[in-house]
Amino acid sequence: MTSPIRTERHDNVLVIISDNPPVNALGQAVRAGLVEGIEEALSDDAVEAVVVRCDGRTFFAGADITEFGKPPVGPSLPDALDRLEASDKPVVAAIHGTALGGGCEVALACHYRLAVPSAKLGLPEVKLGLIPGAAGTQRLPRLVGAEAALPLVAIGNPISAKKAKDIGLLDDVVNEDDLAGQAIAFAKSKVGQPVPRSSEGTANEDGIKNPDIFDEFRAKNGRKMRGFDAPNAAIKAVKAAGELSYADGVKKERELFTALMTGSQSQAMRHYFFAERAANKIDDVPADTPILPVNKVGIVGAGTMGGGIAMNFLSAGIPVTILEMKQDALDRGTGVMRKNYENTAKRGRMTMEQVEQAMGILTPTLDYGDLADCDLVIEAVYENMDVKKEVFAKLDEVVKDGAILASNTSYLDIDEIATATQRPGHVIGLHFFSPANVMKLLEVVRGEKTRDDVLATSMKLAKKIGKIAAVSGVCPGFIGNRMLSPRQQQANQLIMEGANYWDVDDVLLEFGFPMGPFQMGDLAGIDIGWHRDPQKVTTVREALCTAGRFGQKAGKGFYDYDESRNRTPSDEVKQIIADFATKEGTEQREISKDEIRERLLYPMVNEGAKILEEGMAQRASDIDVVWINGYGWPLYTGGPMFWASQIGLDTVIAGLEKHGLPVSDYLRGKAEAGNGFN
Ligand code: 3H9
Repeated sequence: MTSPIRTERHDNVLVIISDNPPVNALGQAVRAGLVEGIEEALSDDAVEAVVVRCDGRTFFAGADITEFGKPPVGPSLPDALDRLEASDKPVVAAIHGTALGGGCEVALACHYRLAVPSAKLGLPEVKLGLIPGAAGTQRLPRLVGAEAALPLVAIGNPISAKKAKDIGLLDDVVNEDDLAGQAIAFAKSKVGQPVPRSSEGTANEDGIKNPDIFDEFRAKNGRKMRGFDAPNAAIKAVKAAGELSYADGVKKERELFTALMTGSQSQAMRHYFFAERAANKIDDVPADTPILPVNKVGIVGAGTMGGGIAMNFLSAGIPVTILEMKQDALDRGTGVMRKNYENTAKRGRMTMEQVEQAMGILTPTLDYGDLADCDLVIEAVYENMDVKKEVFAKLDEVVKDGAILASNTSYLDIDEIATATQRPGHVIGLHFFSPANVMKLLEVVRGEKTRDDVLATSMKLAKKIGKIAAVSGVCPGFIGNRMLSPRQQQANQLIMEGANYWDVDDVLLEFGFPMGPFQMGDLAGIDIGWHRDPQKVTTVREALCTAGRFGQKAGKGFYDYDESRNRTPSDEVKQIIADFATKEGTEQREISKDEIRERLLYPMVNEGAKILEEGMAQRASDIDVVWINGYGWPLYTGGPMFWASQIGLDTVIAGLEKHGLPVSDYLRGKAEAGNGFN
């Protein structure tokens, strides 16, 4: 096998080049090639400096994740990088694309770092449930200080080349063109000078002078880090860089790294990494399916959903025409969009100029005719089949041939909606989640007649607007809401049988969800869909509405809220529930948290199994992607199907049977096969 690493001589500079598509991951052959390259440089007196760079779209994007969990084959990355750093001939990293994880650690081991302006650098290992394991947690704080290192290591978001230069991670940002030439010239200019090594740096003083930075960082980012093991380990490792010698710090990093690597969270998060990428692939749609141009988007409905959906396209620079029935609704809708953008600008996440740019490509209209030249029109009117069919019939009449017509429905039958048009092949479901400008998930609903190019275009577009897409077949509620339904049924049933509703919420919180179903009800508003007839009380929700308990906005719903929106269980609600149970003749008993958890989560797994059996999801991992990104299922468990496989499908089945709940044949079959869902 030919090595992915080659070397080139430019006068007295040896350039070590990696060509390992797609992302120059640091697999065994790359590591071995790096070591050989540095040995070649050291053993040749005519070589006085070294440049390390990559071909293709990016500098090393990290260790090769597919090697994790397999027996290690040397040289290890830490060893390879120690050899690189030990060189007394200057070594320059020339960075383009993304220098991530192990790739950033390569750069840290080099003596100098140059990058083009479009490059990004970062240590995203925490997003895989890990910390950097090739001395990144020790070299980085010694180079840039603990305070600047903390967010990079413990939150894991990459930074721009400019920011990297500002904090001292880069020596220089060079022109986008001819990175290699500029790096060679830079390397030549350093010949004969003593080499600076980040492992020998003493820039960690901020952590020593102000030990509070670690607690302050924890306090500030506590919510983001809740439940995750890796961020805490990352903080410990950066702290160790200030407290221990370099050699002991590296030992500490290795200890923390190894514990994470063998733990369940990292396994789950690595599963998710590949799941997200797999979800983008559609098994029976060829990879070379033509992509239709989408240069202009129409949105029908300027309510909360329509406005939020529109913002995704505007932010990506795609002009949007938004349609409403009445001027005041149109003004209100576009006003909310502007306000949302302005709030983002106030928080410093965009400039006012960008706000104006986005709003400048928005065209509000009351006339369907203005949608005629759109390449894609998304309907976001309220959930009623007749209304949706009427909208689609109208769109079919006015919008140009070949344009995609999409519905944002969250549970209605896309195939039936498509019958209202003469172009069912161009009809698709694009189910955004609320708030649509924030939530990452896009369920792409493939109708019976949806064409391959329409589907492929929708997947590509999802990526362009920063969404994570998963394909669902047509069934009530698609993947996400279909699985939510048995959980909600059990939640309602549990409180009738005597479970405390706050225990139901707390069980899900403890599992790692951001909130439970009753908190969610209070947040969304209990009165959504309420008939407003105080004489007609047939459900707990109707009883709460009749008592004026509309949710957080009324200061009371399932819970009582204080001014800071802290919740306390309500005696009134307890009584309402108890009265209902008596009326229904349901006996109330004490219910353990274990029973609550099993009855909430196992039926979801069973429903997921049915979704797979019916072919409504292509693969179990797509279901994980939907639940993690659309409903707050904790990432560190890998999603419902991965989690079920981890705890054992036999355990799930036994739990369902114990509670008298149905078990699908598919789930039984998978349990018998013994490989979980994967
Ligand atoms: C680490 O470095 C640990 C060290 O500290 C310690 C070691 C001792 N390995 O995302 P894309 C594949 S941990 C293997 O669609 P993009 C990916 O699966 C690592 N494969 O492209 C996909 O395959 P396919 C720290 C990888 O342009 C293809 O490449 N680094 C790896 O949207 C294209 O990927 C990270 O966490 C990998 N490291 O985004 C960075 N990376 O085509 C992870 C990608 O078969 N990577 N693949 O589906 C990324 O964030 C993005 O891939 C990147 C490109 C931004 C680079």
